[in-house]
Amino acid sequence: MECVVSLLVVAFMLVAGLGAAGSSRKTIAIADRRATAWWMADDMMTAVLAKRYREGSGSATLGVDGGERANFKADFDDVDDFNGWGEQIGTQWAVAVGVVWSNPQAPSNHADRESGLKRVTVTVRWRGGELARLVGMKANVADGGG
Ligand SMILES: [Ca+2]
Repeated sequence: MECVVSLLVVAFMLVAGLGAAGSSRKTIAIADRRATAWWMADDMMTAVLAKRYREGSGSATLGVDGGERANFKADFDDVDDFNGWGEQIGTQWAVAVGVVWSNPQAPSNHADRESGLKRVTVTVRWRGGELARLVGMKANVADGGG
């Protein structure tokens, strides 16, 4: 009888151990996805902020400018060309970018018109669920083209 009880205890411990290992793998997978999402957001933000503040001609609108294709990122030459940009990566990942003018005195607030400060928001989703949102600012300072 004691033998049967100890076998049951061992079996229970094995099942509990397997459950913990499965749960641990799931936790690691979630952490991996979050890390990937942050990496993707950072990569996109770096690409956006590397562009000059605005179009060389001084366009007063947000979005692509004349001669640039909205669905062709290689055409983008200033920060707000990315406004509305979205891309699907594989079947599960999606990256979206929004660009607005910000109030320089309160950067988390929108400005209705050119303010000298643009706020860039990059959102990364996995299977539709948001995993990362990164916000960056680009100011209209001498950056060789802005
Ligand atoms: Ca442009």
